[in-house]
Amino acid sequence: MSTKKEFALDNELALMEPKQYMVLLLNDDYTSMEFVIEVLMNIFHKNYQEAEKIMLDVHQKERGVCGVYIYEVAETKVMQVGKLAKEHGYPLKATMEEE
Ligand code: TYC
Repeated sequence: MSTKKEFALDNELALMEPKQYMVLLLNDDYTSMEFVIEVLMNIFHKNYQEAEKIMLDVHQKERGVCGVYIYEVAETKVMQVGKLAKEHGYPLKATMEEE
């Protein structure tokens, strides 16, 4: 059981911690599976097996989490995905949501 003091301290610590944001990859019909795997390996630092699993998950369920980061990092990853996809002529998109 936690005391009032412990509860207050927990609240205080929670206030000090930066919010975390999930970066979600969105499915589409045009981006190649191999390119999505490359994105997951290069931008989200997944190994091949992890990247393939996430890609297939997104392919089947329309969206999936590829990482959880503080706001600025999540925002940068979302932009990197959009930029790289555009450079390769793919419509692949990522979004972010508070965890
Ligand atoms: N659905 C795509 C295909 O069949 C593959 C894909 C997977 C695209 C995940 C985007 O986030 C994505 N080629």
